[in-house]
Amino acid sequence: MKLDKIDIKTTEVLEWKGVHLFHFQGSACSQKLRIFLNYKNIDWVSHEVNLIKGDQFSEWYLGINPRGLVPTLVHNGDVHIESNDIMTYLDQEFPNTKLFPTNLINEIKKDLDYQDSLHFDLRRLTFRYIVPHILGKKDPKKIDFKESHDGTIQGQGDAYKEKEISFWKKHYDHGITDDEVIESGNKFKDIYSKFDTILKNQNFLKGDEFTIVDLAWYVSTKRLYEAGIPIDKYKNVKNWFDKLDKDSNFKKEANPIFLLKITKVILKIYNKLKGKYLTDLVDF
Ligand SMILES: N[C@@H](CCC(=O)N[C@@H](CS)C(=O)NCC(=O)O)C(=O)O
Repeated sequence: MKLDKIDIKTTEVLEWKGVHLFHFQGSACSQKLRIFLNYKNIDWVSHEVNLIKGDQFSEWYLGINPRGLVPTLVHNGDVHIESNDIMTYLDQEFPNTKLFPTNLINEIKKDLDYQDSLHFDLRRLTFRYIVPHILGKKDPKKIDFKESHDGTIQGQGDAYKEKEISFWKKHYDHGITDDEVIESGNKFKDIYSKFDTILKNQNFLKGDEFTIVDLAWYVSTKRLYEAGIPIDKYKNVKNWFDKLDKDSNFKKEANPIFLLKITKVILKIYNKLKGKYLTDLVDF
């Protein structure tokens, strides 16, 4: 989604040339973008937005992404938000090694919208099984600042921001509940069962060619595997995943930050002892 000039309060970026990506190492949506840019051999300038330190709440950053989310793209002075929209835009601008095949474009857009609609489910499992509450909860003062910040998207107020704020307020109060884990876990259970059937007869999710849908689901699958979804149970999904995960260009961008490798093990032991591990709550 391209922002209108009126939405952009950090106006210095209007002068920037080239491809600039605002991203964070551990963010799944940023990982998608980095793999995409590297895969397509696009030269890009990296700007880290440290989500743990709270860079996403600064006046400067909210001035180019009123939702306070990563990633954000600045391309020759234009500002684009929403990872899937950014990749759709860049695939047209840089048509080498196309990841959005023209004959599948509508189907692919629907698949990406669906994948994006599951972002809060992915986030629930991440913040229950990988990022401990103490590290993941957001400072209420910063959330209030984001809430009161009157940024617009294409000249309009933004309903998505409310969804974000409500997630983080609930998370601050009670973390991620068992019911939320069960609801989100079951969605992924159905998805991986379907994918397993699809991948029985073809190499990739949209046929025998690798597309953006594989890239997007590779990143989500990597995260969900870390969170405890037993991907090994879905043999065809596991083969598809392993093939992609062997590629160091994919792996290096999707690797979790070191601290989270440790917290994941601690949370695994803690939840296992309580009988609340993902596979205890959802019957995969
Ligand atoms: N639909 C958005 C979702 C972006 C999103 O939620 N990004 C997360 C990181 S994966 C974020 O910036 N979170 C902000 C925070 O943790 O405060 C997209 O695809 O770009």
